[in-house]
Amino acid sequence: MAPSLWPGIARIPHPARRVPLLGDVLGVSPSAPVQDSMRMARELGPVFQRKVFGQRIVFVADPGLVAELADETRFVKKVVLAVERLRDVAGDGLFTAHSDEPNWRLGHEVLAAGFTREAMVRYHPTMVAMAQRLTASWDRRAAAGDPVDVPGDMTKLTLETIAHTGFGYDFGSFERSEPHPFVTSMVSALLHAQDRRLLIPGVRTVFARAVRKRVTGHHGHLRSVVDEVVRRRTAEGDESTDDLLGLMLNTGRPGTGERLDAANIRNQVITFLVAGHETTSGALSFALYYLAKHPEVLARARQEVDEVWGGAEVPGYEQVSKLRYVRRALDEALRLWPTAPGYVRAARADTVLGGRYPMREGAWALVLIPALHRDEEVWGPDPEAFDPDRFLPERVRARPAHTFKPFGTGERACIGRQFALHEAVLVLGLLLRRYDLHDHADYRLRVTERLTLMPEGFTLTLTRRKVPAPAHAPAG
Ligand code: MNH
Repeated sequence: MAPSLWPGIARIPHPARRVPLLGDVLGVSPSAPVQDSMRMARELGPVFQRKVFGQRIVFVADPGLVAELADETRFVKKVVLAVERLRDVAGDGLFTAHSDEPNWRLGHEVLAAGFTREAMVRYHPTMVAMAQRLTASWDRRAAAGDPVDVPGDMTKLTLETIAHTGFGYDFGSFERSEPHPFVTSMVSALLHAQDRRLLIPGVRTVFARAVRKRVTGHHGHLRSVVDEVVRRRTAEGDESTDDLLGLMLNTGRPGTGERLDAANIRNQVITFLVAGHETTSGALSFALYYLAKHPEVLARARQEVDEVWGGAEVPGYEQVSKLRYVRRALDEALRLWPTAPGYVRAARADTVLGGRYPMREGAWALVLIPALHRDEEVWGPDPEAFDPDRFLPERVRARPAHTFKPFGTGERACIGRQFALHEAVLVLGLLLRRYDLHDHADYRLRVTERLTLMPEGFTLTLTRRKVPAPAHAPAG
């Protein structure tokens, strides 16, 4: 960003060793930009700047400033950095659309019907069915005494869930020993978008061209999967409107009927297949990590599941919403490792952030969510401690607004929030009720970054638990 956009930028601290041309790159690891930035926030404070290959980025993790940045009259989401590079594959889909692009609001209004409470109630049986594919696969592992690959299997589960509920499509993930090629291509595309070497001025074009050639294949594969998903549906002459694809193909903007065009529908399908599973998979994996490491939390969560679900073979929609403690454990995992770790806010007009930092129209800052979530004024002296009771209703009410932001902010906040929370709480409930989790490898948390955060190499062994007897014997 041009320094003139932040007239007072010289007053914002930056890492001590700054290299001419390249910037603040000493001692940092190119594959872990978020964890590097978290470390810098600890050293430099909750407002700091990094200069990465000539590009200045202002990071904000101060709760007061984050609350200001949430003011929609002064600030707006800006598509820059990795999200901008994702436009190569997701174009004007909801996540990568510019805030002033007409297709953002059109897409948002057409797809909103896919995220109402009624829609979640409709998706619930499918979510249960996908979770049962997971437990069928984990039952076999448990019987054989084999470890399960937690992040790998959470990715299979969440991909099948969004594919089935949103698009009526089956990736066959649980029938495969390797991830579906869609996942491999998606991870390559995300890693590519995160690659900071693409920020080097001048090198940009030459280097980007060489790299782009490599990723073009992956982007092409993603698009071909999407075209197949749409082709299946249209070939069936299906007029339904009860999932995301049906809404996009067979409905328009409420009131005017304005339709999404074919290119935008393709972008939305890629967007939802990726955004709809990658972050939820990470959230489930981190939650299982903390549960496995905190037997007292796990015992409380499981007791709640047994009480609320009783002998029901599968839970109803409401029985998932009633798992308040499981939900608090999930929130606490998302506090420590918000799996979409940042969002960017730009000034709508010249302004002064926090009465201290002048910003010209268009100047932007990146909210570093994991650092915000560790602010000691808000979270107390031991922010690293895993404690679901931080999310007791009275403690949530006692905290200022905008201190817990795993789903972003404002109009451009996550449209899939309720979807993700329902799916994750349901799955955690089913797993806690069914298995004892064994941390057989004494796992040490390693967080891998591919725009999203994910625990790496996390395996568990399982034993089947005696589930409370059904209140009503299931028929057959
Ligand atoms: Mn989701 C936007 C986090 C699950 C679809 N999501 C965002 C943003 C965050 C986020 C943060 C805002 C990014 C920004 O301001 O640039 N999302 C999450 C997390 C989970 C998650 C932590 C799971 C946990 N997201 C989901 C699911 C879906 C989804 C599930 C779809 C079914 N998210 C989106 C879309 C957007 C988004 C689409 C873009 C919304 C918009 O800009 O209109």
